[in-house]
Amino acid sequence: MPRCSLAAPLLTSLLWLLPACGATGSLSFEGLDDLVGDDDDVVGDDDDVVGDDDDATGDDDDVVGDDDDATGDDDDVVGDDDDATTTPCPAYTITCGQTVSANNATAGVSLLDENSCVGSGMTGPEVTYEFVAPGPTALSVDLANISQDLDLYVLAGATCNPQDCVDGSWNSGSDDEDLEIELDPGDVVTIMVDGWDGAVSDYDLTVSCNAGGDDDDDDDDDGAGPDVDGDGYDASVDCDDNDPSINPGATEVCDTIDNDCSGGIDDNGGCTGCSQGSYGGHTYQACSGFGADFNSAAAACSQFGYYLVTIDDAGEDSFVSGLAQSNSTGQVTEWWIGYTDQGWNNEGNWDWVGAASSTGYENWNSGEPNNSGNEDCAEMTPWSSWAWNDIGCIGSKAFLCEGDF
Ligand code: MMA
Ligand code: CA
Repeated sequence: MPRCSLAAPLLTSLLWLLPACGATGSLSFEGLDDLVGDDDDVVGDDDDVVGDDDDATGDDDDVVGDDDDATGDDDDVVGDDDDATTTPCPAYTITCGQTVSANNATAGVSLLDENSCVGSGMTGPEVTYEFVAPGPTALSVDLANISQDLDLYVLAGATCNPQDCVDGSWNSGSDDEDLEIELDPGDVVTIMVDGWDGAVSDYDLTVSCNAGGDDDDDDDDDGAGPDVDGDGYDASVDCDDNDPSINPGATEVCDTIDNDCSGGIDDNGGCTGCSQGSYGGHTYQACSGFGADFNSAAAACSQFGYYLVTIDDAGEDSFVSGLAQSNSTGQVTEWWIGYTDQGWNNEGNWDWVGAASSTGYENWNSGEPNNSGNEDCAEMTPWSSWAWNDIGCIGSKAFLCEGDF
């Protein structure tokens, strides 16, 4: 924000043309007049009358909206007729990696008194540098080694339209100025070194570029990217910008896809009756909303695109039992895991029904499996301290599904 401002009541019909900050001195700037179109002026002459056509830079007669203004005089107001909307700035050029050492009085002239970033107070002298983005560019501009209050602005394009300020840095005193903007390939900006309220100083202006920037292939500089699938969400937030059914506004469904771009697959109630968890790069569903016998539970997991959980090691066992515990209720406390010795003449040959192979890890509760009355399927329960118990496959229980995603 501007560092200072003059109280409005102090402004008179004459004084309102002065910069709003620190405007106590004379407005005579040697060598800055007659850039365009006037006829008779001499620097510093005193013959001006309000409304005449002889303006010199720094005289006090300009009226907003009169026709005598020239680019570079001091009466410009954003939006009046004299703004240099099409006149190119008297710009030097600067490119990526370049440092320019100069002095704003020696190299510059007074171009603007205000811009849309800072408002008024930028009396100059200003020096302008045209920069063209060679590609998607994160542009850093630094103004350093200054002894007085120079400020830094970036205007869009190669013209000095004060309404086109895109960014600025206007620290107080001799503090360095720096800013960063992102540009599309071919974007043109004008980097402006400004002497605040007539400040004059040597300076080093450095421009550095990083590739990347705004490489979103559209015409703005928001880095957001185009909305390829036309679902109203651009690529910066749409986790699949080629599928209009997938976006942050979509409803999560049970299909092994992150439909709502939450970062979780089949979460937020996507699989009805189940709660989602993830561990080790896999997704799990703790399904307690409906009971099923072992084979029906395995079939339900398959239908979701999952399998009845396969437990490979103690870490996964601990995660899965934790998920079961946290989804247990007073009624529902017994959970199928995908381990069974069902089948003709298969007693004692325990195997996983799931797609993933097991490491041979087992965590039977003490004394299990005991095949007490023909028990061919494995469960986790609180009474077994969440270790495994073999139990009859026909009982209706909650179940745990796993997916390799
Ligand atoms: C006991 C024990 C288990 C068996 C169940 C069947 C409560 O635990 O013998 O091994 O599976 O009973 O209900
Ligand atoms: Ca048992």
